Amino acid sequence: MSERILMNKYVVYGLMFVVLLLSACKNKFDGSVSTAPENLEAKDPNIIIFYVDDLGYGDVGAYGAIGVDTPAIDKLAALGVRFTDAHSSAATCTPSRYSLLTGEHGFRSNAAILPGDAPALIRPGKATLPSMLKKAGYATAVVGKWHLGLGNGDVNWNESISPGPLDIGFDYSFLLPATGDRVPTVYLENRKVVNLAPSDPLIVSYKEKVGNRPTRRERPDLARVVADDQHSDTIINGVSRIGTMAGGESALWVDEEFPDVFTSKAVEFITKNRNKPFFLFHSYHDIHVPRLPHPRFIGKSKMGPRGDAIVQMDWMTGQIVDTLEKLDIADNTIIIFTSDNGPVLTDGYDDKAIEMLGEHKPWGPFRGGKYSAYEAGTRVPMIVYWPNRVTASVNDQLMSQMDIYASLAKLLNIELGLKEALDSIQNLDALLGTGTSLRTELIEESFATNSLRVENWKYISPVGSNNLAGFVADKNIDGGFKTQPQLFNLEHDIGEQHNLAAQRPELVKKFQTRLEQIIDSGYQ
Ligand code: NG6
Ligand code: CA
Repeated sequence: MSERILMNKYVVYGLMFVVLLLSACKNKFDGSVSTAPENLEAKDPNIIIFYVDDLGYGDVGAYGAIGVDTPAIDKLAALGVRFTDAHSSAATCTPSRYSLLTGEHGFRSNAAILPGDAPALIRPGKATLPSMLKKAGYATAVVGKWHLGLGNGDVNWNESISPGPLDIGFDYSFLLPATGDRVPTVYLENRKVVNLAPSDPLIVSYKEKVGNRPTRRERPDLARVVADDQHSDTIINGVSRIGTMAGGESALWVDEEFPDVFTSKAVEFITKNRNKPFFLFHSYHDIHVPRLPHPRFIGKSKMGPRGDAIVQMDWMTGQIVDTLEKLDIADNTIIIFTSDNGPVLTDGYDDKAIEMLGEHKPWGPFRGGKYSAYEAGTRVPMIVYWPNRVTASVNDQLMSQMDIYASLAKLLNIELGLKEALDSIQNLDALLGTGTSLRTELIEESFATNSLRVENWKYISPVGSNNLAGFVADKNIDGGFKTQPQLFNLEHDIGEQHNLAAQRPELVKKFQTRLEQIIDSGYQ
């Protein structure tokens, strides 16, 4: 009898323990302060951002791709929240990346496409997404494309390079320093160029030719991809680049090895940190130019190198998800999959992307593309996948990549500083697909102007000169840079074909004023 009482007592204690544990987890997810003892807390979720380069709204299966299969990404979309009105902050790379990492519009720091030897744009001391997460106990890493500048200008690539990612919140970095089409064509691990021999120093110049390596201008016969004049400087791995480069022979990357090199670095970081919360910014080179997929992916789409690069990128995504599953940490990992700007077909090299496009629509139903002020410039795929936490859904609400910062802060119960992530709106419920989006307006930055979305209205601010049409790489794409204001109602005109500016001058005035207000003082 007394034994039964004792057993019952233990059952009751056991139940109390479970209840306590559950309430600790619930408090954590509610974002409210947990009063449970430390050891009863669930581990904070890992966070992975897959940031694809130049992937258009319509470029993956879940968003209507025709010429290419993307099973790994489609799985995330089928089980996660798939956004249909999510935006990068800009229609080009550097400002979008700046915004993702700082929660601030690129124009606040004059962010523009950077040359390969540009100084670090995000300066030490600036609050960033990785620095916020690091303070919260996360291990943080960036693997892949950087394109946010390094050092203080006039970088000596043969020495320890700083400032860089390690000075703004990342514990580990393994980088393609700028873009695949820009020198230097070497990897940078933390502060050092990988495999550099001191006897063969690396020199980079964007002003004059350095070294003896031929340029495509001098020896077109040595280049295996046809390039425009801008991309006809030093030939490396048979491909001419922007900028010239001498030395560093033992450190040169082989473009075709990117998927394996970057995947192995990402897997290594995840495996090493599987018992801690970690943040991985997995920033892909694909599907930016030059598109040189590994031979095993060649011919795997119907669209030539551009489609094959999408297949390769899908494979990379699947490798990481498989790793999480093998390590049994997938359920406690939030994955955000998205792109830095809209699609482009010909961006300096001729790899038959136009000729082999078929019925595939990289832009989805939208007008424009990379660089452009029309929707396809910034409206990109965005998927949030978190097994057991996020319910599969399609979400048509307005969402910005800038909002990831404040939303994750809310999830982790971190209070942001007064000026931290100025343009980031706490939008956690919408991000997880459980509530109404608090983002009702958004500036879309393009190459030559700014646009303002206010719910379904889209206003494009006029540009000063008529000569800007050529600033969109694809000849068939209209950048939308007009000397007259443009106003569209996306509810009835998703393709931005009917300019209502003349009919609704009061709205034009109101939106132009609001645009200037946000630029001056943020979304308040
Ligand atoms: C442009 C390049 C383009 C691409 C882009 C950066 C020319 C004419 N065009 O200046 O090829 O490299 O910069 O792309 O040089 S992004 O996705 O990183 O913004
Ligand atoms: Ca890009």
